[in-house]
Amino acid sequence: MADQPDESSKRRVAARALAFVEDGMRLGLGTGSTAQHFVELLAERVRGGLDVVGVPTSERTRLQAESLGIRLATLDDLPELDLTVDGADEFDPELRLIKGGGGALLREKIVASASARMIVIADSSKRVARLGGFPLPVEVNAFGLASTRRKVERAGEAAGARGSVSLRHGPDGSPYLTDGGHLILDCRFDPIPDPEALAERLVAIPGVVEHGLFIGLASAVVTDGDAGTLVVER
Ligand code: ABF
Repeated sequence: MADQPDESSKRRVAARALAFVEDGMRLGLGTGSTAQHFVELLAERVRGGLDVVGVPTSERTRLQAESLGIRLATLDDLPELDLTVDGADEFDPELRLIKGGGGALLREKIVASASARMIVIADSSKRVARLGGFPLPVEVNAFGLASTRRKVERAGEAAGARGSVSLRHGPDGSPYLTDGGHLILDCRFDPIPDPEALAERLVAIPGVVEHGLFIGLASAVVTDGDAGTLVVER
């Protein structure tokens, strides 16, 4: 993985993504530190008169956007969105993503899939040749955890991605709970030679709620390079 990014590169890519936002848009608002910059900058534009409505992808994004005065709605109010702007943990040359380091992958994927376009904001440290350097988050139901965990391990092996699977814990040492009340398994499948095959196997496991492979969802990635920010289209 490249050097750890500083906040200025995250801010730069977040600012560049604002160019995709038009007056009257219905927006999916992402989660994570880069998305946090985007929400802050979007709020400045809203104070300047931009008329948008946002659907947050996590409770923490909802609280942030609400506190900054961005008008919010739910997917029940707005089942179809124009644009989602969200972060990622990794993106590859085909704009396949690993997401979920922030624990919001289920709502992020639901919101992204309800959007006409998804713009990913990710500094250059997230750019990889092959996915898997970042542990793949898999959101699972607590019922039957040991059995589901074994099935997830076997799915990785069958898809040619061997590695350890661990239950995510919060800062207080208890199992991490997502906004949806589920658990997360972090899978060190490095590398992931065939993301599509792995995704297919994971969704077939009854105890798996969702996984952090986002395939065919990102329309473009705004990242940064030596010459400043750049937009990588699919
Ligand atoms: C969220 O943003 C998560 O899916 C992903 O893990 C995270 C990346 O966070 P950051 O921008 O803080 O690196 O979408």
